[in-house]
Amino acid sequence: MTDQPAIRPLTDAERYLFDLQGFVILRQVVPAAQIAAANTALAKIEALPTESLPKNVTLGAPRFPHDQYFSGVLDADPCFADFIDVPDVLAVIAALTGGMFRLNHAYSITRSTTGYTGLHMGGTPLVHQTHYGCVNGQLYSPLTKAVFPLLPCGPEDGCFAAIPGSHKSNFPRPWGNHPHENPPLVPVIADPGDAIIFSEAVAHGSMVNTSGRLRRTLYFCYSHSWMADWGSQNQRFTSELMARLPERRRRILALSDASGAAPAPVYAQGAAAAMTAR
Ligand SMILES: O=C(O)CCC(=O)C(=O)O
Repeated sequence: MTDQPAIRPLTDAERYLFDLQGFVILRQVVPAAQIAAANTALAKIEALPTESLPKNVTLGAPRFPHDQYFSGVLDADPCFADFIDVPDVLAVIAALTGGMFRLNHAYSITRSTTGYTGLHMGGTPLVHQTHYGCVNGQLYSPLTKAVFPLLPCGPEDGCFAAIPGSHKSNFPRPWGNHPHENPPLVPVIADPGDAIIFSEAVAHGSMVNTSGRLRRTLYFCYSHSWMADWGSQNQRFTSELMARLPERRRRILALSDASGAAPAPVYAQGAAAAMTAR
């Protein structure tokens, strides 16, 4: 893929922290103008009645005034496409997949008052699509999310939260799914412009919003390039969306087996280059 921009290798600190915790925070990797555009676009969608949502935008969960989950945000406004290929985010994703990744789906959550995301996932029981591993210093996470906070968000605002290290846990989590029931849960505090990259294998959810302040967050989920929507929503990138994206972004969304071809690295560098040089 010679026309793709260069992608940097992981730093030692990123590798160490991702392996140790199951997540890493990349500081200030998204420009302020991109964050502002996303806030404006989402505020417009949040104000629409459900029947007037943009074409192909669907509800990922029942909708309440204080809790709105929009799937298919890439179809909602062109500004969201700038989150597809944030270079520092792709550097981590490429290292976790041998370069053979795709954007699997993208969504947003806007929440206030008592909202929270219940805890889910963890190293055990095994979920085949998301199992985390590390072999001879090479990380492996076939399903990895980038969380982009669009507004300042602390623990009392219900920020993203995870149990560090639980992506490697050999035992099921012995507590319920409410954040308050899980003593080792930690808030993962990030600002607009930052990206939290986490393995879907880590036990994660959010803190409880007790401040009543608005929390607005984007989620871009990357998988192996041959994995169709892994979730229950059967999401597909629409042909309209694909048609308006430049080739370099279309390639990141493409399902690699659609043409019957063997998967190839999206970014042929580092671990990916080594894997294909046979
Ligand atoms: O940020 C949150 O509220 C948690 C989101 C989450 O659990 C997920 O996207 O899988």
